[in-house]
Amino acid sequence: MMKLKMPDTTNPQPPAKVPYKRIATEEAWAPQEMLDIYQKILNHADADAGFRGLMGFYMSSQSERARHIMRCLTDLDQVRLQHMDESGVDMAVIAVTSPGTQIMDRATAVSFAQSANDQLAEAVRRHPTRFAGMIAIAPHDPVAAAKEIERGVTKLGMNSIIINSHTHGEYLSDSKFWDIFAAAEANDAAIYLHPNALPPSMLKPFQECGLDGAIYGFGIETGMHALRIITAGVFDRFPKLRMVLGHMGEALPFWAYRLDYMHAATVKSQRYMSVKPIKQRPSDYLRQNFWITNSGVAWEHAIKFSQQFLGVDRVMYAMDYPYQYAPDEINILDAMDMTLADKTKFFQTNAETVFKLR
Ligand code: 1DF
Ligand code: MN
Repeated sequence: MMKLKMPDTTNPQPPAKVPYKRIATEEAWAPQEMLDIYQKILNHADADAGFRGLMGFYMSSQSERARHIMRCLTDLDQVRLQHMDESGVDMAVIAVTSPGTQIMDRATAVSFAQSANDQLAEAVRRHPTRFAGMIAIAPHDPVAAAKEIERGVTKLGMNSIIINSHTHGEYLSDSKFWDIFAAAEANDAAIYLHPNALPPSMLKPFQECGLDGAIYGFGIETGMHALRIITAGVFDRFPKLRMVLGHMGEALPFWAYRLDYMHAATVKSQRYMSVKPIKQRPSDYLRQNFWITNSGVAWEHAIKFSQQFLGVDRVMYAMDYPYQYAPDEINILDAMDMTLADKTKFFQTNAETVFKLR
């Protein structure tokens, strides 16, 4: 039997003309205002260690990668558009980069979220055919967050919400956050649950071997967050709530079989007070309430498996610019052995539907 191949990314070619639009859906942005707030946080010796390891690194390292990323992150005009042109990305769905508001204190987070949304909406007005935006919120103030979701949708024309996983170690499975879900559902705005740096309780065994970041830790923590939301019964309470996960659904499609078996067994044995019955299997919620993007994974086999599990309407393209600005990945994805109809869903129409881009 033939082994699955890893794609060759060492031979960059200009993007081909294709009969679909390429819409990248997990593209990061850092306003200077946010970097100034970050710097103040980092000036304190007791700043969160995961945050220091992540944004503290990018903001201070003289490495080529860090300097390139900082230059790209802060731009919403020429640099970004040039990179999009060079890589064949027609449109970018942009969100404040992780952790965004979620490393800030509550009051700073609330006011920064509003400012960020105004700035992003302005950039979308400058480049309406190239950019769309996600609404930033301060999860640590669920009432303010709900209001900002409504303002973002009705006043700023943005139809999705960025949440960078945990907020100071707290998870959205806690019902104190559920005003956010109610507002997202009422405004029909999808929540993109994106990774954050690992919280202190998880950091050590990952960081001491360099596995805390996008290589692995991000996916573990964000996948767990999504599972906490599912098993807490959020989708029984908010059945129309739509969520998006990056990085191939943080590997949850691959886990689905075991999740279903063990969740049912755990409920039945009453092993944990916290694990209560939910109406459906974990995999059912993954297929009904979640969409995923391939951010960071330009691998046909993983994409096809996810399409087979979730359906071709639920898997979308993302580049994860500028953290994985790898133009040749577009050529690899263009070349996937997939019908034009399914490839058009992957690159274009699923994103248009989920983020309401038309
Ligand atoms: C990294 C990756 C950083 C992703 C990110 O935000 C991020 C990284 C600070 O490589 O350090 O969003 N990512 O989504 O994979
Ligand atoms: Mn990302």
